[in-house]
Amino acid sequence: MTRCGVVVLAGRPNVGKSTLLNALVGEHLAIVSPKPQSTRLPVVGLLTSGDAQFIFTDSPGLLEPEYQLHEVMRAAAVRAIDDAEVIAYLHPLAEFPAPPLEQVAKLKRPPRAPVVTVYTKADLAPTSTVLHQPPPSSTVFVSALTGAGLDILLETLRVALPESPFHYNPDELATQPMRFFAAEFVREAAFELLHEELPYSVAVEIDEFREEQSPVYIRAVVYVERASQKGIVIGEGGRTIKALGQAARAKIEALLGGRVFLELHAKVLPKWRRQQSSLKRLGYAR
Ligand SMILES: Nc1nc2c(ncn2[C@@H]2O[C@H](COP(=O)(O)OP(=O)(O)O)[C@@H](O)[C@H]2O)c(=O)[nH]1
Ligand SMILES: [Mg+2]
Repeated sequence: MTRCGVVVLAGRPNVGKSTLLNALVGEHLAIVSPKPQSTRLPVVGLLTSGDAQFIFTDSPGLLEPEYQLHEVMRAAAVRAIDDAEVIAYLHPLAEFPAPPLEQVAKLKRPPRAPVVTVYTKADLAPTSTVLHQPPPSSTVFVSALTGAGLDILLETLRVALPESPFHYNPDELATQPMRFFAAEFVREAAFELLHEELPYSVAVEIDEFREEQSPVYIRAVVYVERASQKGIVIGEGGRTIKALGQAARAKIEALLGGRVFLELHAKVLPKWRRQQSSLKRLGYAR
């Protein structure tokens, strides 16, 4: 009998959830940034290996909500934990030991699904952090950067998966449409190229996506919250928005495996992070 199920990658912001998803799937699907709270929506990555199919779900970091966007991000993370067959609870090894997941996620009762505690960024932890006694069977140490521990992690998760037929074709890596990834990669470029708090004010909407032509034509709107931010995103003589477009295009082309023409426009959507109607329109809220 095969095994198949949803494995949620959960934990505080910046613990390495998105990086681990990409390392496990072997494809850059989820955006990664040294800045916390870059993931706003769950990203799904598939891995089929032998008799097991893992449906990995990267989730937004479990944080203290400061405004409406944070509240919908937190709700999405808690929902992903509720819906999972297995919970991979990530915490940096350098900050051993991990507080209980119930506390971090503020769950009212212990989660239904089995929890595997995954200590991340093992390459950064001083060797003295390594435990003096063998860890419990549901604890794994990994480094997404070096790949250390990933095989043990997969084996630990595999035995926790329910017996089930595969939900997806074994060749598939993703379940979300290409236009979702296109918008995410523009956001990832914004996290790389824009300074300080500005990336947090950026949202991206795909206006047009013509996949049947070559190069694939994509037109996207880069929303910010204020006119002054729009000026910064465009930059002198359009320099910044051009650089954003180039960086995002390279990421989209890598996933799509073909050429892309990407057109970006900057627009102001006042205080979108604090407005339910804007959050809905941007796909962040239900
Ligand atoms: N050295 C090291 N850095 C890592 C590792 N995993 C993630 N990072 C870095 O930690 C930061 C946050 O990673 P990210 O995956 O975006 O965290 P998330 O917020 O939990 O999704 C990024 O700068 C990553 O490059 C790792 O295994 N080793
Ligand atoms: Mg992330």
